[in-house]
Amino acid sequence: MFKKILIANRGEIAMRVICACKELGVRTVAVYSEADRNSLHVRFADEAICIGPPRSADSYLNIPAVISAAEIANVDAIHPGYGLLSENANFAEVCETSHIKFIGPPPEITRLMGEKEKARQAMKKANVPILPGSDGIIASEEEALEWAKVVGYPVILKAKAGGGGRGMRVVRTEQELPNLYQAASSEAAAAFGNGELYMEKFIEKPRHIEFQILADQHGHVIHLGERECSIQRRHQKLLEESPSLQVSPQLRAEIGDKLVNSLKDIGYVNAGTIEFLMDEDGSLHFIEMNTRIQVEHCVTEMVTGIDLVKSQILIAAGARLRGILPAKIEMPIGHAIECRINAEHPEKFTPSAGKIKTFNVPGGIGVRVETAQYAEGVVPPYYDSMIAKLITHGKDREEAISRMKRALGMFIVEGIHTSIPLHQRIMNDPDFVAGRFDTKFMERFMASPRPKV
Ligand code: MV4
Repeated sequence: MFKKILIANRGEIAMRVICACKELGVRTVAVYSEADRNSLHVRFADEAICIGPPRSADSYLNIPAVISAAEIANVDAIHPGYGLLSENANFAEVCETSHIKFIGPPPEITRLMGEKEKARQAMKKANVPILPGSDGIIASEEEALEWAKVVGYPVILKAKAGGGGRGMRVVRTEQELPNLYQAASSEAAAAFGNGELYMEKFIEKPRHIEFQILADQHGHVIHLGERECSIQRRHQKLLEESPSLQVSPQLRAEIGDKLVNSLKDIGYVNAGTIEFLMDEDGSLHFIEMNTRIQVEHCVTEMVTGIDLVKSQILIAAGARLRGILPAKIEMPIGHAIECRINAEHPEKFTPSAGKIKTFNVPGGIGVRVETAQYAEGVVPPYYDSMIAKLITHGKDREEAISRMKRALGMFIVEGIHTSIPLHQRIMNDPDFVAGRFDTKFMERFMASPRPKV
């Protein structure tokens, strides 16, 4: 087992990893930027090393600085959290050559899944359902026109190196394809340094549903069911839940089994998330895989009772799944919802950095808060705006919602704007409460007149 782990991240996820390490009896090393000197992850780690100026590019993304800190502190392993260096295969490789265990999949797998079209073909080969689309990269406008005829309009062009919606274009007619092909390709080239595109059938109003998996280094893989992540705005998720109302036990078992087989095939290791779109008929289609722990992992933890971050560390240390997990995992146990509390204006979504004056965190039965913030704490303007996650668990969705409503009302943040009032409005929306939503929900919600809460 590791004696000491460096956490190459900040904010709530750095705190989350520190919690797991403390419970495992592993020493922790925080790294921090000059803007995070007074952060809680610095306070609660056993050691802390400043790695540079505030901007992420100069600190948290600076690979030589992170590796130097790891060598100075003499750690056995690095946990990258999410975002930042978590899906950077080069970083994982540098860790390996420095004889530091990277807590995540091997770099080849991260690289494979980063090439979206290769990931698509790998899933297809293992019988995971994928959307109709091109087999491989489309080399020209002419080829794109041919594929679109086969697939049938509307189609969507996506960047092989893509993510976050950049380099994507929806094409509805043959006439508009050439221009949109060029636009997607140049946007992808500018954003990712690679303009290569592939094509899929376009789903108009998809739900976004993802499956959690865990894989050990000995070829054992399990799935932990799904999360519903359709409530998002501009590719930023706002709230997530598990289970999804739309996924029957049969569908969960069918897709889960296929994923387990495909990830065995691929040789996947550690925690991973497989993203699907659900069409209007309720069928799931693979779109992407994320090779990291995700922000919304907590809702899966609540309904499975499994500590995913501890599992990640134990897997990286060589443990077998059957040695660290219960023999039979009952799933899902009740229902969990997570609201992302962002430092931003609840209607305009403009960032709201600054000093927090009051910070009252709710508690009580079925309530969990993940945060690195506190009263008198400062939200720096340099990073992601998420300052806390509020997770509630109940025997069913109704109880999870009523707990969320009461917990949101007891979460007091003064001095900056937060998304708390927005979440309160969503919890009272009849369509949300009835489970009638897809990825277009927030557009409709923000356009509709404000009901009095
Ligand atoms: C799609 C799609 C519809 N049809 N693919 C957006 C980001 C990237 N991860 C995948 N995305 C989409 N791919 C097909 N074939 C619609 C989206 C999409 C979306 C997906 C998940 C969650 C929110 C979204 C918002 C807009 C578009």
